Amino acid sequence: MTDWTIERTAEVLLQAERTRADRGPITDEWPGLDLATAYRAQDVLLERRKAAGETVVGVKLGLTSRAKQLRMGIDAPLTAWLTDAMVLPAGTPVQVDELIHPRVEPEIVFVLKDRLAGPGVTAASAMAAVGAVHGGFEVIDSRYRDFRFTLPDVVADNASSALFGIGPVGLAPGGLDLSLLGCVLEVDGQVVDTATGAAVQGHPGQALALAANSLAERGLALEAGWIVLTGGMTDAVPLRRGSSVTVRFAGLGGLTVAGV
Ligand code: OOG
Ligand code: MG
Repeated sequence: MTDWTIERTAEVLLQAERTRADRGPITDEWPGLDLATAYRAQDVLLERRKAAGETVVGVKLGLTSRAKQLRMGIDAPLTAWLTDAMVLPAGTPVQVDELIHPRVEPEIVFVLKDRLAGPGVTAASAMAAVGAVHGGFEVIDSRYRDFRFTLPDVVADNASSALFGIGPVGLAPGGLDLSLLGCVLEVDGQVVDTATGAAVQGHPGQALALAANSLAERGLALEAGWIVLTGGMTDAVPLRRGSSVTVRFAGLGGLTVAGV
């Protein structure tokens, strides 16, 4: 029997990612992995990435929409780290073989102009720190077989993060009604889902506030210049080789990611 520790959890998940080998939930083997411990494992995993030369570029929220919560069977949002190695430059295809089972989801993305530190951040005070709103997508790739996990499992796995793309159009939030900002998700040119920003905690600013307040519980803050993915607006769709996924946002343009 393995002696599970925070360090071992981070190491096992990093190895699963690097070898593209999915595995069962850690909590099947370590029922004692609670949420606070899982966030510590997530932070250790980040330290490993930094030691390998990656730098933090922001944070992501996950499970902020009902569509995502229903699909994953978890009704609580979470946060995780974004590094420069996860940035997918515009038009770059995804090598499906280099991932385990990639899925794509549309996300409203914020770029912060000011530092944002909780506790007590509201959607309004959070939005005051936003410099620009972009449309974007995330490519998620859980290290757990069949995306089967509990909340502590997925937190430890840096919320299934793999890659993300950000659209070229960045607008100041002032003139936008983000709860009504529409998004269309297409697979090979066929519309498969739609949503508005209200899918994300009623308003994506609410998700941003949630990130600031939950980071504050760990003594952390969102820094100026950081990118924040506010969470998948719809359920994610598989990214297959020879296929493409497009996300289109009202007033923010669209982006396509191809699987090769
Ligand atoms: C967990 C990651 C969730 C989102 O936007 O909701 C996430 C998963 O679905 O595997 O990134
Ligand atoms: Mg996501």
